[in-house]
Amino acid sequence: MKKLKSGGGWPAIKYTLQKGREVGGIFKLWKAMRTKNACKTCAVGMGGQRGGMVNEAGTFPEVCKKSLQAMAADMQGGIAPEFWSTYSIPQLKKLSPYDLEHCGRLVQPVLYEKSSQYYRPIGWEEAFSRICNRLKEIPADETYWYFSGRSSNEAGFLLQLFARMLGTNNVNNCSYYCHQASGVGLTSSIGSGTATIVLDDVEHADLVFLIGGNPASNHPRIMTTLKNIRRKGGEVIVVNPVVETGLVNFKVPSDPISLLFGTEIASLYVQPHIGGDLAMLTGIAKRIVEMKSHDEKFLQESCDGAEEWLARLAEVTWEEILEKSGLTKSEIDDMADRYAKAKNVVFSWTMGITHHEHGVQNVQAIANLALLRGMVGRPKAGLMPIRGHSNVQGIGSVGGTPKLKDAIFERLESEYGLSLPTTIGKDTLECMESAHAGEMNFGFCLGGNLYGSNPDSVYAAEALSRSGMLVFLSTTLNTGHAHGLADETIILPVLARDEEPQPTTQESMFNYVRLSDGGKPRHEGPKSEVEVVAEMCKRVLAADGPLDWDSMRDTGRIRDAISKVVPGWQAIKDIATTKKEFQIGGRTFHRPEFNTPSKKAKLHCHELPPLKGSGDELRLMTVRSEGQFNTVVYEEHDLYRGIDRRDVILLHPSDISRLGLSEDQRVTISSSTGTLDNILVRSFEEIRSGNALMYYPEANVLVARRPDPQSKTPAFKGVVITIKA
Ligand SMILES: Nc1nc2c(c(=O)[nH]1)N[C@H]1C(S)=C(S)[C@@H](COP(=O)(O)OP(=O)(O)OC[C@H]3O[C@@H](n4cnc5c(=O)[nH]c(N)nc54)[C@H](O)[C@@H]3O)O[C@H]1N2
Ligand SMILES: Nc1nc2c(c(=O)[nH]1)N[C@H]1C(S)=C(S)[C@@H](COP(=O)(O)OP(=O)(O)OC[C@H]3O[C@@H](n4cnc5c(=O)[nH]c(N)nc54)[C@H](O)[C@@H]3O)O[C@H]1N2
Ligand SMILES: [Mo]
Repeated sequence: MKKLKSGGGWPAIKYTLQKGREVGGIFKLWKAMRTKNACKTCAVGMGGQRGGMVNEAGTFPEVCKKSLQAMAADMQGGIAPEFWSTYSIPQLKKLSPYDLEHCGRLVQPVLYEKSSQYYRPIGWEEAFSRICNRLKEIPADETYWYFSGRSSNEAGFLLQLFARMLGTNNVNNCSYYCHQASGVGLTSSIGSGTATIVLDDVEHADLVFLIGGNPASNHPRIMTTLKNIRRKGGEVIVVNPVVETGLVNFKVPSDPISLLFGTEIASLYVQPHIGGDLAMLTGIAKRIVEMKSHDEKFLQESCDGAEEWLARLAEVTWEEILEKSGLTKSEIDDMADRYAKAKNVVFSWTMGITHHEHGVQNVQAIANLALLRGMVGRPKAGLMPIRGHSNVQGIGSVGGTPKLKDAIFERLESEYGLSLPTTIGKDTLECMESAHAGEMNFGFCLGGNLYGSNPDSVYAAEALSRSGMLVFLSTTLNTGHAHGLADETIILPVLARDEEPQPTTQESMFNYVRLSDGGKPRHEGPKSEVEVVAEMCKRVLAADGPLDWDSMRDTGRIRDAISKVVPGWQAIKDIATTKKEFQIGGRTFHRPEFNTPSKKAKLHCHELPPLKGSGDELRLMTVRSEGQFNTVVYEEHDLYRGIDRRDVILLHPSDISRLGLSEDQRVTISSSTGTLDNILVRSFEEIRSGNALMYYPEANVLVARRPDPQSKTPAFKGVVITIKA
């Protein structure tokens, strides 16, 4: 497959037209994309009351392939009833993620029972009574509740409340496999777990660090901002073991000049080893202090722990930094020089930073580096984790986490007289481990693909299958509906957010709460997520309690509750009538006053972790291709990396010859966790030698369950492997 020289551009536009044809006309697709609903894919934040394809700076039209794919998927026809008696479970297991997604929309509840090889359609009444009877019979702590990040704040809030009123805190979300390290790391540094800035701040930065992310594929709308910064003479430093085509040059489709000629994105591109970022960040900080380019006054007045940290920087040797980062002294000096010269600096990062056993330390080190020059706590500069799912941040904000924020817990008790459990809730991986040990009797997934997103796929299937009953609220089929089925498994079809009968809300990565109007359902059969959860509340929880569950079918009543109990969310109360979208209070830091008890930021000291792998071992990253959205694969090829298939391992040519391999050879990949056979070797000059790339979710067979002790996130990017011919 020919490798492209830039990201975006005409292929993205051609794709738009093609998707339009698939759903019955470009006009139809355009109309669907323009409704006033929050975009369904990433968390950069698009749509809502400004209308589809408008970003938070008001730019239109911001088109991205993934949002078209997601929309086209929701516009598919319904799965016919005969489907379920035609395809047995073993046959469903053979279907690829692409095939499963393209089976169509789920339109009726289906049930799988262990004695059968098939799902069979059942009515909603039977589904509810099976689920609710089970919940009434079993101890609450034998249940677990997983939230993906596509659902609304209203559904998320109600479901976590339901689980807690049942008596468990086993409530968690896909963040534990995603940005949890950002939340934990940032909270430990500045007392708040999300971006410290708004989109307008980034637009005014003169230097952006882009660390461990591939936004050309995964957050295309951010590329418009990076283009703007470069055009104004600003700089973008990309840190990534892989030279990603779209981060070198990108053709922003909404900008005629960029579309024709392309825009250079990276002004400097450095390629550390996988896992080498902590050493690199420490090195840049050390160099800044050596050059006396740090902000002494800011460190003294606005930070705690400066002395210890500066002492630590003085003590760590250049030898250790260079060896563990894989970079040269001049590369680190170059980054430090550019950082020292810049006036307004934004640090952004994604999974290359969080998917490590030292993910939280990575995030703390980014915060340290920003604080070193006083780049947090003022406009035009700050910290910007680029979040994943379109509402993953909102799900966390409204309580989809094992531990409720103290304020939410207290207000739920005082406002509503509820008494909530105080047991320690399990995170995502802990729930899987309990299920594997046979300690779980019920698992509930509000969207997502818990099987597909898990490390150690073999173990994950075993764990899920030992869960007694599994319930999925889903829009389309995925691998998690075929693998790891429990003795009784029920799939409930739900409406997508632009089909909801009532308005819902979503939160973007810039802490902006957006209102989705909903719309006409495309199929008869699916219910809204809120309605499903409210029905469960009504059937299972006491009728004489302090909350009237029937009224909670009204998303307005749920927003009323959110406004009373979630800090910073008061303005959500009347959002459906005022249509006023809002910035959550207490999250954007334009002054150097932080959410910690001392109001100061905290600097953290770190030991540098050893570089993984030795001898013939390689470090493996498991990443997304351009043609997928998480576990959903839309296209088998990876456009920007020029790779035509997914059963491949990408290696630097020097590693191919060092290991005595050849291009297109079939090999076996092994890690301490598992083995994958029949993988094709592909030569990939763009990757730093000593490192390898494979596609997620297929490569999850190889990923260990050993998580970062602080964020509980597995090291999806730090897998040690060997390759056998
Ligand atoms: N098209 C599309 N968009 C998406 C998604 C999708 O699947 N498809 N998923 C959404 C979600 S939930 C998320 S979380 C985001 C994910 O967005 P990203 O984080 O951009 O996604 P990944 O493919 O996991 O890979 C990240 C990048 O990290 C680099 N990397 C790997 N290891 C390291 C390392 O040790 N250090 C550094 N510095 N870099 C490293 C890889 O080379 C790759 O370029 O995207 C969201 N948007
Ligand atoms: N090896 C490896 N593993 C990883 C990662 C990696 O980089 N490498 N990345 C991790 C990351 S960052 C994440 S976020 C997780 C992803 O984990 P998840 O969020 O669990 O997985 P998705 O694949 O995004 O879930 C897709 C499914 O969501 C359902 N869905 C879509 N829209 C809706 C909706 O509106 N409502 C409901 N109820 N359901 C809907 C559809 O049925 C679809 O099949 O995977 C993680 N796992
Ligand atoms: Mo994610």
